[in-house]
Amino acid sequence: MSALPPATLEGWYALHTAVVMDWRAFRALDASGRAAAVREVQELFRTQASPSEGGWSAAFGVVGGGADWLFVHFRPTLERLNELELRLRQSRFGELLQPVYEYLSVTEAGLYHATSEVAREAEPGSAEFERALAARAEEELRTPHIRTRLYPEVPAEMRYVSFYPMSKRRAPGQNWYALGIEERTRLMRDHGLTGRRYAGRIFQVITGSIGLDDWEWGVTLFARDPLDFKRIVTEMRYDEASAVYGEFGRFFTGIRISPEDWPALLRAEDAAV
Ligand code: 76R
Repeated sequence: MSALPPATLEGWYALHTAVVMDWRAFRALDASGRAAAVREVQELFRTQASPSEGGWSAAFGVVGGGADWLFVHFRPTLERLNELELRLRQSRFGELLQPVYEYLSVTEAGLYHATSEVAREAEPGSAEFERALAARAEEELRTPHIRTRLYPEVPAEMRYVSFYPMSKRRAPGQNWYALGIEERTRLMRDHGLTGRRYAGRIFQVITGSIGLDDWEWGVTLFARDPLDFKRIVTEMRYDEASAVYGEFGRFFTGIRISPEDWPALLRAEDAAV
């Protein structure tokens, strides 16, 4: 019998796009062309910071990482994400950009604890199990803790971002997906305990991407001190869930860009609006 997956709750879809800028093409524009490009990017991130349909968009300057900017978008549907993606690409500013890394995922809360508990009371797969688990998921959905995970709002003073995709290993003797639900629940509880020691310093957004993109999760961390990224990721490497089962993709580290920062970043003060 296959191992029992944890029930999950999903919220906003997420698109992370790291891009490089064609600086030569930007500099080749005349002053009014540069002004128009700057105005467009400012306007886009100003209006999309909290769109009426829900979600948000933010831009970050990437330090190293082979990219200039990282755009992070959360939206209630794939359609809205896609519209936004196209709008950005079709803008004058977007014409100067080349994606180097894109990642599609959806905010996710894995209900390990609830799934384990329900599995102790009812046979997994039975109607009773499904009913009890759906009821627990309903309850969880109403808690502020889970709502924050599904509809994350980043504390304004956390200006730094760290984004990377990761997966859980499937190797002989090290297969996360073959572990029993009780064991995975224990490992995730330990993981959560480490995480909670960073409460107020790190804000994590976990997005699930199984079936959507190359890795299994996107990890987006926000902090007021970039060294807290190094501290938490180091500490977690020693937690069994990461030490034995974690596999990591490319890391991007960035600094939040406010709409009014663009002219100075682009050295286009003459284009300021
Ligand atoms: O208590 C809870 O409800 C949340 C417990 C919790 C879960 C289920 C939690 C807490 N995380 C969960 C899921 Mn997390 N997290 C990471 C990384 O670099 C590494 O080694 C791992 C990258 C960090 C830094 C981090 C931080 N977490 C997940 C998942 C999904 C796995 C699955 O479902 O199998 C991944 C991939 C993942 C990875 N985690 C926390 C944190 C922090 C700071 C917390 C505590 C914050 C909080 O309580 O909300």
